[in-house]
Amino acid sequence: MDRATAIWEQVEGYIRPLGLESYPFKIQWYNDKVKDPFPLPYPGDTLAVVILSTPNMFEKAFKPFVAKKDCYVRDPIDECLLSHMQNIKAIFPDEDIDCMQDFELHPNHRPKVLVQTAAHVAGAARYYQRMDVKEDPWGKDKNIYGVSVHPKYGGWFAIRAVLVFKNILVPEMEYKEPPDCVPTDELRIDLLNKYNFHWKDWSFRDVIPVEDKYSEEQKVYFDTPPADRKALLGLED
Ligand code: GSH
Repeated sequence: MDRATAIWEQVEGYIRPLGLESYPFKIQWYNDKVKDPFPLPYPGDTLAVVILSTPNMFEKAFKPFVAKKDCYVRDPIDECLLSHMQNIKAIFPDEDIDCMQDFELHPNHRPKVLVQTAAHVAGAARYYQRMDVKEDPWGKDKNIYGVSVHPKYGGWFAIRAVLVFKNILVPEMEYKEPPDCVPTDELRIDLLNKYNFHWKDWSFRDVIPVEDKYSEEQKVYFDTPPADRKALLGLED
């Protein structure tokens, strides 16, 4: 087994029981898709891994993380994911690993990594954008955001981080297209309309049949503004 596969299997071994998934990709595939200034400053053959959370993350990783805290933390979801990314780094003491989480910004407020593109080129979840629709029904002044769809979980997942293994080169890695689970113009327009204009009703997440989705408890949690979530977690200030 090559080093990259061995690394990925170790990452998977750690994160799967936590309701997380990982998918490897080559930096070049990402850099070919993003415009300036988003390309990442690593050689094209460098190994990167994108980390997703599935509906199980809430029970398997988040609740145990909160249970260990005795007081409220400001960003419990982000900190839970950060602590697991740190644990992954600790599995590989000899590797030089950069971690970028979904919410991390440069000082000029630009995101460090476009996680939807990363998940797309890793074959994890297809990123549907306006340009994927042939008969565009929206006016040219309208801004339409793209959205990722996971083949098993539809929109019931989130993209949490990208890890870059700076000393691992994977020239032989083969590109795998993400599954095209929303294949027609009609379905894509429906998806983008739901995501852009009705995102609060969760309906964009159900545009394809899914294996699992967020529990009612998890929906209530994410529906509650972060400042009011403390009460749901039963934690003191
Ligand atoms: N920063 C806060 C925390 O760390 O607790 C809020 C985190 C948060 O609510 N993130 C959203 C999320 O995870 C935005 S990515 N939503 C799940 C989803 O949209 O599937």
